[in-house]
Amino acid sequence: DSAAKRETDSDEPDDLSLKVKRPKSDNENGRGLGAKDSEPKNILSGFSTSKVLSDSAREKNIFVHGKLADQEAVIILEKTPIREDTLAELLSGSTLKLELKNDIYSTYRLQAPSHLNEIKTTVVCPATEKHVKKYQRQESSLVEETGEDYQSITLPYIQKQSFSVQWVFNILEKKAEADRIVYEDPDPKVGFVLLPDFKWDQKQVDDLYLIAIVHPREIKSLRDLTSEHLPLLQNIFVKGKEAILQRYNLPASKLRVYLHYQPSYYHLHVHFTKLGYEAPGCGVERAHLLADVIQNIQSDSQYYKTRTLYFPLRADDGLLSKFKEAGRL
Ligand code: GTA
Repeated sequence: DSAAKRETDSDEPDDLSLKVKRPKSDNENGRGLGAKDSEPKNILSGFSTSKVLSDSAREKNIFVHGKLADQEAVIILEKTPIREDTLAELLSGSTLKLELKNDIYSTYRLQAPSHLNEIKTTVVCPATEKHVKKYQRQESSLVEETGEDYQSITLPYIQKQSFSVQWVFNILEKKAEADRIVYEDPDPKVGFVLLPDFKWDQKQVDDLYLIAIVHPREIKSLRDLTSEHLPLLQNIFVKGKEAILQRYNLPASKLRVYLHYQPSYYHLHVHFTKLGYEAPGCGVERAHLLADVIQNIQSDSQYYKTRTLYFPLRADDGLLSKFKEAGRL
């Protein structure tokens, strides 16, 4: 059957709108849960919950803090979208329990076959306190950061306090996720790796989400970009869009291509999401369109070094405290 075929097809899919590649999860980073994560064992059976950090009935997800084999962990569970290509199987292969019937209206509980009822699960282990805070639901405040604020407040803070980018180096060095790479330009100055973001399960293009991670290692964020980086940015923009058109049959006009400021991980990367999909962090207070970034730098090489930039910070973010201490909030 076609669903089973897609599960076993590893390379070029026949239907580009429904590319499915089973992850081989060759996790060689030597941290966390070890190298055999793709084996069908339930590592989560030993998870003990300390706290639900946030949940959303609308987004159908839950973020939970707890312990996994004596290590701090965060797990994210998320119900996946219902796919058109498995709809016929879902309708014919399920059982239905009637809840109510009234005139022409009736509601049911449908029990789907287990392979059509999966929950996308993300595990962060060992998780730092910063991870726990990141996923905790809380109020945000908009911060106004001048170029000087960046130098005196933000830069010293991120040099000490930011998340490890080991996972990024693992990707660039092919130590992890090598089988997931969609496109690579290996040039050390203008090159990058394009691959699916781990928030995307690649089962449908509706919520397409890829990231382009640059090969140069010294660019932390938008703030570091000058005209020197235009060839890199233009290369990502042109080749990233081309690769997505080839692989997923999605034209540039259907893409939202942007950078986050502030990012969580200070190694320059660009987000490619499908227009119309409300990816977390795609709002105007955090996302900067790559097309705008390129134009702004073309008109002023120092644009992102000197402009005041605005971004939201969570209530218990250490950087917010630094802005308060400096009397900037
Ligand atoms: N392929 O190992 C990885 C990996 N990691 C560790 C992060 N990313 C990875 N991709 C691969 N492999 O889009 C991705 C992230 C993110 C990008 C980094 O790299 O998914 P950023 O530096 O701008 O950081 O981008 P950002 O956007 O803050 O990070 P993130 O994790 O996306 O968090 C934003 C919000 O999204 C969270 O606060 C949370 O509300 C939500 N979110 C995060 N993860 C999930 C999830 N798994 N499911 C649902 N919602 C999530």
